[in-house]
Amino acid sequence: MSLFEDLTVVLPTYNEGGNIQHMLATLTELYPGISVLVADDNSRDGTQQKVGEFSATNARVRLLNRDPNDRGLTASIMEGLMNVSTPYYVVMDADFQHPPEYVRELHARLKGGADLAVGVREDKNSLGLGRKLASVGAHALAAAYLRVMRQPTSEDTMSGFFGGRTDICQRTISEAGDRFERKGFKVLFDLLKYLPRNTRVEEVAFPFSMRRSGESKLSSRVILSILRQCGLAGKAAAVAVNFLFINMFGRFLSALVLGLTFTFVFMGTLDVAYDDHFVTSTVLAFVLALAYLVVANKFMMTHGRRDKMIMGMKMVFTGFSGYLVNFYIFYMFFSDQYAVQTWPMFLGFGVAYLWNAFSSAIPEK
Ligand SMILES: Nc1nc2c(ncn2[C@@H]2O[C@H](COP(=O)(O)OP(=O)(O)O)[C@@H](O)[C@H]2O)c(=O)[nH]1
Ligand SMILES: [Mg+2]
Repeated sequence: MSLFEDLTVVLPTYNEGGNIQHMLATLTELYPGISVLVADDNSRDGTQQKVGEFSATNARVRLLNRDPNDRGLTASIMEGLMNVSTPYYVVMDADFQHPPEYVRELHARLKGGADLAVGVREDKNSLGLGRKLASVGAHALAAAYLRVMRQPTSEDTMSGFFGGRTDICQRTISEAGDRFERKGFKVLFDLLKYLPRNTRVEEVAFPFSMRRSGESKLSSRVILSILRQCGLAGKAAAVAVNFLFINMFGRFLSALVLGLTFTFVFMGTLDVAYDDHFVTSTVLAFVLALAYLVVANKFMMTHGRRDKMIMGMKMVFTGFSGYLVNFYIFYMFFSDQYAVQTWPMFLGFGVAYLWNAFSSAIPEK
């Protein structure tokens, strides 16, 4: 019997045409007897054909053709895990961010008696600053949740590189799989939430490198799905984050309330004289200019950093000048006196502007 006949690697893929054959060749060369299950989400770049070519010559490599209506990283991995028929499994990315050489170590831990072996990312320098911060925050949240629930935990609850005993894992998915976040990205967190309390977890540190080919499919939106994984309070927080940071109307409303409150509180402390027309003009100008900003944020943003800066500058300019024009038109329409201190209002608008810029940090898709 070859050394790795008791192990299946589950590889979730979406458009990994540039990596998949190299990954399959590496795994089957390094680990004689190993089985590989590719859980592909109907990639459109020929990933499936490439797996097909490979499995034609190697019966231990199988492609799971997934239901196109059930897309999702977690859903794919769950389906992969339920199809494993060896005593042990390892889940890993197909883009070489999880070094194939470390499968050996995870496997050794499982043979040594661990129920779950988690690959802990040693340096996350290949993640951008935003992703790194999100990752630290998400892990802190998940670890706290697991501790409160007195569930097994890990140094890296957000890791996508882990292995385990198939029987325990399949039992957990059969019993609690309907409570997993199927469209989520962090299946390890879901597993930890529902694995038996006495699960023996071991950890293996590994260097987390750059993906070899293609692009990441994850964005800062992942924070939403992680929140949804954290019980009822987490689900409520996800609704709030979605409203304040993603929903256009929510962003508009929160910027409006913030900016107007700031303006009038500031005017109150300054004791400046203003009349009803001023109030009406200010509110109307805010509504119009902010609506413009929120819409501009959605449709004018492009992706490159340079482009973003230029677009940002255009938006500052057009946003502020739009506000100015609106304000004066409304004010002239309603009032015949000009001696107003407009700067609290400008600062107030600045606050709303900054909030709008900040709150659009999470992409809509
Ligand atoms: N089946 C499936 N695989 C996915 C999906 N999104 C990403 N993947 C795969 O999951 C692994 C990790 O995804 P990646 O985009 O590299 O995420 P990152 O490493 O966190 O930036 C890769 O092997 C992807 O091909 C998905 O929606 N469905
Ligand atoms: Mg990756």
